[in-house]
Formats: sequence, C-alpha cells, structure tokens
Amino acid sequence: MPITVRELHAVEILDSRSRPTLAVTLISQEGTVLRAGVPSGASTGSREAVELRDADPHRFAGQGVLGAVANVNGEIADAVTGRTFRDLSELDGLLVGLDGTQNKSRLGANAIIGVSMAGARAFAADANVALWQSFAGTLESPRLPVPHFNVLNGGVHARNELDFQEFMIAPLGAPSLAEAVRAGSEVYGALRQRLTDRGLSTGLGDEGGFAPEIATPEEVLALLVEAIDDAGYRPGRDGIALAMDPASSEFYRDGKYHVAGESLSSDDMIERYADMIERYPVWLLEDGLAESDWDGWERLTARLGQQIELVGDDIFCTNPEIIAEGIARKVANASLIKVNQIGTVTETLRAMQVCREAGYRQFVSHRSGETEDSFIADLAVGTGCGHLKTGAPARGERVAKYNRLIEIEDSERLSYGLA
Ligand code: 2PG
Ligand code: MG
Repeated sequence: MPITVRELHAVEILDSRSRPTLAVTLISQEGTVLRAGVPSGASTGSREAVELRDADPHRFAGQGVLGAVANVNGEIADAVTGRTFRDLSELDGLLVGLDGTQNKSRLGANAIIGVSMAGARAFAADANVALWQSFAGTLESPRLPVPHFNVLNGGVHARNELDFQEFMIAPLGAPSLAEAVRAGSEVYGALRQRLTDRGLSTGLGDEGGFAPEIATPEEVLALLVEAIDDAGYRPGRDGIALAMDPASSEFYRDGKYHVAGESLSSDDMIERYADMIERYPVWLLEDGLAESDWDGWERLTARLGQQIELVGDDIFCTNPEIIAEGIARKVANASLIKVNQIGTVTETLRAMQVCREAGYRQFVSHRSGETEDSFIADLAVGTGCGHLKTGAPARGERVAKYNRLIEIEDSERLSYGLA
C-alpha cells in the first residue's frame, strides 16, 4: 500500500559512544509515528557512504551532526512532505536522486539512512505487519539468526594492546534463539570470571566485550574455549563456535600486517589463520585481510574458503557493485551487511540479493556506535540471512537487538539457525 508522508523531523541525539547521531521521526498521513536511530562506525571502509559531521571544533569535538539534521528538516522534508510513495524503493530512490552524489556525501548517509529506516517502518505499519514481516519474501524465508556475541574487544574499539578488533562466540548448535542468548550470557559470565581469576581487567570495549591486556589472538581463542567449557557448553560447530573480525585494514601499513609486534605479509597472515582454524573452533573470519589487499583476499579465499565463512566488510561496504566485483574475483564467500554503510534500506536489500544469487552468505551487523534502535534484528529475521552480530550480550544498545529477537521468537513459530 502507498504511504503519504505528513511530517518528517530529525534531531541530534547521542550514540552509545557519546557521539552525536540522528533520531529521525516520520509521521504518516494517518498519524502513525515512526522513529529510527542512526548507527555509526569507527573502523570504517574507505568506500562507505559518507557520514556528514559538522567539523565545528566548538561542538562535540567536531563530531556534531547539525548539518545532517538540517538536511532532513529542510531539503529532504521539503521533498517528501505531502508526497505519496508506492513502496520503499520509490522513497529511497528519491533520496538517492536528491543527494545526487555517488557516496551520499552531499546530504549525508547518516541523514538519508535515518529517513529510509523510518520509511521502512512506515510501510510495515501501513501494511499492519511487524517490521521483519515487511522484509519477508525479499530473500530467504524468515528465520531467527544465530547471534554472534562479541565478547572480547581490541583494535580501535578498545584501549588495550590487542590488534584484532572482535572475538565472537556463535551458538550454532543451540536449539532456539532464547537458548542461544542464554548461552551467550552464560559464557560471557564465565569469561568475566576467568579474567578476574587471572587478574586481568574486565573493563569493556565499545561493543560491550571485555578489553583485557592480552597481546595475541591465539591467547584469546584459548581463553574463549575455556570459558565455553566453564559454562558447560561444547566448543565447536555442534555447540558454540568462535568467530573473529580482526578488522585488519586498521593494522595494515606499507604492505604488512602489524600484529603483536610482528610484521606479517598477506601469506603469513593466511597461514596464521589456517593454524588458528586448525587449533580452535573458528568457523567465521571477517576482514581477515585489508580492504586494499584484493590479491591477498583471492589467495585467502582459495586457501580457506571451503573450510570457513570468509566475510568481507571494509572491502565490500555493503555496496552491490563492489560485492559483484568480489564475486567475480572469487574474493570472500559472504558479505557483512550494515545499513548505514550503503545508506538506504533498499540498496542494503539489493546487496543481500546480489550475495544470495552468487551463493554468498549475508552477515547482518550493527555498528560500534549504536542507538537503542533494533531495526537490524528485524532485518536479519525477515531476510532469513541466518546470522547477525550486534555486540556483547550486555549494554542496552546491544541487548535491545537480542531482546527484540527473543520477542519475535516468542510471538512467531520461526526456525532458528543457518541451515
Ligand atoms: C565492524 C564494525 C561493527 P565499526 O568492523 O564490523 O562491529 O565496527 O562499526 O566500528 O565499523
Ligand atoms: Mg568488521
């Protein structure tokens, strides 16, 4: 059913890292009020849609978003108020056209994605279905995703010495979403205890995982296996598997990867990963190599692509064209999916479609800077993508998404898992 926009409004709010972001409110002709909170990344790909920041050193150290807010309340509101849209792609198409740039740098991807997310909610509300149901039929059948809990943080998301950014636990063998969340929480607790026993810090990184002073990724993987065991679960694909996002573009300099004091070539990194996979139940590796290291990615995929899921984040930027290029070059076998990385919900769904047609998996993701908006939980369920990462099983902005999944499971009879 078409919707008519009665009112559109944005305001500057705070994200989970205490940086400004946008909250967008769209009011439909019928008076339904729809809101969206805009996420924001720290380890960003260079080809991401551009987040507009004010660069005014007197406000929020230059991070303010009053310009983006003004674009929503001015130019975008003028273009959409009183207008009727057949579907979300028509609204998103108008936003992309209005911006007029390749990377949404004029009006700001943060402004545009907020309007697009609120718009998606307006179409769902108009059809009288839950948000996840409005995505049903676009890709796979709706399904509850395996949550990937980021329990140990390093890289640019933490102030410790660990170079790898994210270590996740994935309850692939859980019988239901609720049991998967329970497992995530119990292992998180067991890990806290292990760290305390060793006299290591239980301070948190940006996504709610612990950020202790541990130098090497192998030490972390060993610790996670112990914590899974402590909590009474089986480490492995039939129980709780491990996943990593080293976010390696962040420690790639002068053609080398700088890990724990060592300087490694792409091939050194590939062999290091091969060794980790051999010794620990790692089932998924995201951004194992840098966004500019396409040749390395080809070799990584040839070497490990049959054994584990290789997810492209910085290298693909949820961009359908770049993903298509990756598919042609046999780079990775899955793509991370972040709505603000491409800037509209319609283009996000297109990126997922490109993946699906090539047999690439889609891994829906939050950003390190988040709001309490749980949009991505519905996106992951409705598209049936099978797995999602949205931080630790702790901190309100992360837990909001996991709790939303629990609510959906409670109200619907959907299957859980990747298969
Ligand atoms: C990532 C993300 C989310 P950021 O690298 O996958 O975990 O981090 O939002 O900082 O890009
Ligand atoms: Mg990443």
